[in-house]
Amino acid sequence: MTEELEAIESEATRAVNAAPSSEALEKLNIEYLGRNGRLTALLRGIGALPNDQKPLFGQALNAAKARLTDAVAVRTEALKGAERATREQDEAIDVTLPGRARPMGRLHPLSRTESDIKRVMIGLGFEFVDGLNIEGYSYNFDWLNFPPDHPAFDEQASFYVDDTHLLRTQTTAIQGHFFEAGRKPPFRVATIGRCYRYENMDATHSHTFHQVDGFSVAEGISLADLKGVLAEMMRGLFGPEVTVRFRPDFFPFVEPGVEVAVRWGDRWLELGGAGLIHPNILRRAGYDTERYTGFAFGLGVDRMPMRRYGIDDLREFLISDLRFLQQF
Ligand code: FA5
Repeated sequence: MTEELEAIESEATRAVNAAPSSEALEKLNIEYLGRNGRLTALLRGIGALPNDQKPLFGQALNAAKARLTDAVAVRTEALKGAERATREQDEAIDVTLPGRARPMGRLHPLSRTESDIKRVMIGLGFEFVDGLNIEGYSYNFDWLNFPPDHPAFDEQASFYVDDTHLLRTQTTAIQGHFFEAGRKPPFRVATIGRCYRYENMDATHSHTFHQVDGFSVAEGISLADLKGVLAEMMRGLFGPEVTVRFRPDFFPFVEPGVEVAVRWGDRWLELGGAGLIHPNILRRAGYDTERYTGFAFGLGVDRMPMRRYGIDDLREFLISDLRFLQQF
């Protein structure tokens, strides 16, 4: 058995010293020194030896195992060093290569518009809150004074999730949530996000679009405050020369209501609606309508970069074609 031990040790040492890679070395380690390895197997044969030879053989075996373990450790270090050197060589910078521009990511034009809107509105004293994309029917419609079976529903054909929930058709749905929380006036609140309507797609309509809603409740608010805030907001977004147009319009949640448009070249671009918050809503919110009034507006976000960057089809925003996006 001693000869066998010597034979295995010298075979193992040669193999370890010649191992071509860390993985090969690990295999050898298991093959010879592992729990079911060949050296360990010799230990099991020790019982068959005469008693006086057992201790000697045991010592020889342990010594052989220790030498082989050392050899494995030495080879491990050598291989690690060599493998690191190869990696570094692969990653080395070739200083003779001509320079190349790094491809830079950039913000989507809608994200830029969104942060511009926030910057301007925060400057006008609005605080931003988050709304829900899957909205309760009661917040999307009931809270907003939609009478049953009113034709105003027709303009907001909806994607229903179940009998009482839908993908919100307007960010105005934030009002009910905010009013339920019972904040005392005065306040200026805003929210911005996606809206969804069951609509045919065309250059200015999409099933998925974005709106920004702002509203304020305080003592003595009038239509003049609304006009002032919106005009200032449009100047902040489109520049000091922008012309803003207000025309009478109907929304169940405002009285009076107006449509808001800005001049775009030789056309008017309808951005959204606005008005003084309907007293029914203020009453439901628990505010004294003799003392408090409020304004509210809701504007389409997607149409703003259309005017600012001269984009003629808002479907481009959803397609995410890099040839389009890289122009901004
Ligand atoms: C509303 O959604 C009201 N919530 C606005 C409002 C708020 C009025 C507060 C009064 C007080 P309207 O359905 O008109 O109104 O939508 C407002 C704007 O959202 C539109 O003018 C348009 O800019 C944008 N918009 C509406 N539908 C789409 C669509 N399918 N694709 C792209 N933009 C849309």
